[in-house]
Amino acid sequence: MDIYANADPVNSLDVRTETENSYTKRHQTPQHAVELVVFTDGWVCYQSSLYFISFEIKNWEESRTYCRNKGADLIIINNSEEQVSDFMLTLNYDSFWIGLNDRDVEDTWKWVDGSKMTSMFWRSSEPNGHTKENCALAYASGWIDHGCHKEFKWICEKNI
Ligand SMILES: [Ca+2]
Ligand SMILES: [Ca+2]
Repeated sequence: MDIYANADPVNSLDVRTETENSYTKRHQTPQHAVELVVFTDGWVCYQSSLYFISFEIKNWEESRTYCRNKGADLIIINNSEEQVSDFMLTLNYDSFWIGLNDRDVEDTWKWVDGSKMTSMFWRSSEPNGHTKENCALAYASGWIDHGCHKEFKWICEKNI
């Protein structure tokens, strides 16, 4: 299964090495070549984390439940992981729920591990939904706040 089947073929270089349960793929973003190890169960190894990029769509809470059932959680994009932006660039123009919300206190954005948001990749003029939009949706170009009940793809993250 090629989770990057929808990626621009011009930007996705050929499979480099293949093992029984994984293959390594290099993806050329505008800035860097990003190397990903893609496992046949859909998880992707990038630097020190494992990521799962869904094909299905679910609301924010159900997306989080899916990740937790896999021993993971929704992705946290913090300072030490700014490079995840490179990872995000490999996802082209799709959008994904991430583990960030302001459901408890409006405009106080917290990650699913309870930590406060320290680095921000909001798109210009976002967040703008006030109490109607309390969950963060990530595009490669930045985040927007959106209604938590809406259904989108999501990204799980598991530290290894
Ligand atoms: Ca809000
Ligand atoms: Ca918004």
